[in-house]
Amino acid sequence: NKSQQEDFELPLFDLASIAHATNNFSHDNKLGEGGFGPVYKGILPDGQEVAVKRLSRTSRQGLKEFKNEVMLCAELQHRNLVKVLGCCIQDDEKLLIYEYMANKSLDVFLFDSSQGKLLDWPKRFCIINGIARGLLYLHQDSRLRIIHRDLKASNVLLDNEMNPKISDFGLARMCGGDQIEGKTNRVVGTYGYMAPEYAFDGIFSIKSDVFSFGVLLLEIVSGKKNRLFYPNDYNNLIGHAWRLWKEGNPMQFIDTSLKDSYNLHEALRCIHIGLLCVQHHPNDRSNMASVVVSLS
Ligand code: ACK
Repeated sequence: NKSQQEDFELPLFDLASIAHATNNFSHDNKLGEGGFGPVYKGILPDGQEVAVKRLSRTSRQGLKEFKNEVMLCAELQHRNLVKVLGCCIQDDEKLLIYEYMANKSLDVFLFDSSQGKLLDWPKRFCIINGIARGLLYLHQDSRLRIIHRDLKASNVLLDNEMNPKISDFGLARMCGGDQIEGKTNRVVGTYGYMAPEYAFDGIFSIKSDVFSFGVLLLEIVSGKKNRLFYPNDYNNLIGHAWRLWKEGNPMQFIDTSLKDSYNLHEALRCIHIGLLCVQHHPNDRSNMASVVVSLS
């Protein structure tokens, strides 16, 4: 249906060619289940590997969110954001075609014990830096000013050289101009990464993204997942990091599988940055510009 597609600036793919590339969305081609439906691996006629996100008809993400994601994606170009190659809206199908990320998600590398702990310290530091730069790009562009709202380890994908790229902008919001925060009655995102003001009051801003980044950073350094968020829950990862920092033992926070192979100076700097990002009050948190400077 041509007229439905005309509003978009992204390259348009033909449904038949994507069906062919993914073996008719076969089970064998399925990479996994995203927040809005399955993701398939595809191979285009020229041999290029792609990931195809197929919006399920029963998905929480309706046409409106899909268009939101498509329009955002058309604007975004950064080495730490998963590149969108095009889209397809045809015969009730809504598809987004992404570059294929050979090493899948950071989540698997960090927390899946069958993968072993394959990430050495230089890789982790490089991943932290890349995520910070990608998020800064989203936040700082005064025209876009994008709040991701669901930054987490499973939304960071790794290319064949283990460079990190942020994915999944379906929940992102543009807050251009003077609007610095938004409020929603429908909180989307992931507990464990959500800033308190967002989880409890639905208030999101670039500072709620900074909170999620801080959690993610602490996860990368510790190799542990932050489980549920409760205010003042000192058993969670944030409380644990704080306690060790205050006791003067932050080294104990660092992933034991790294043994002594980490750069102590860098690792401690990362923990400190992480703690500044997960402050309870948004105004006390860092912003991504200062995070990027502190990391370099
Ligand atoms: O953790 P994964 O293996 O990596 O499982 C999820 C799944 O699809 C649902 O999101 C994978 N995935 C998503 N986008 C891509 C992509 N561009 N390249 C490779 N895998 C992807 C993700």
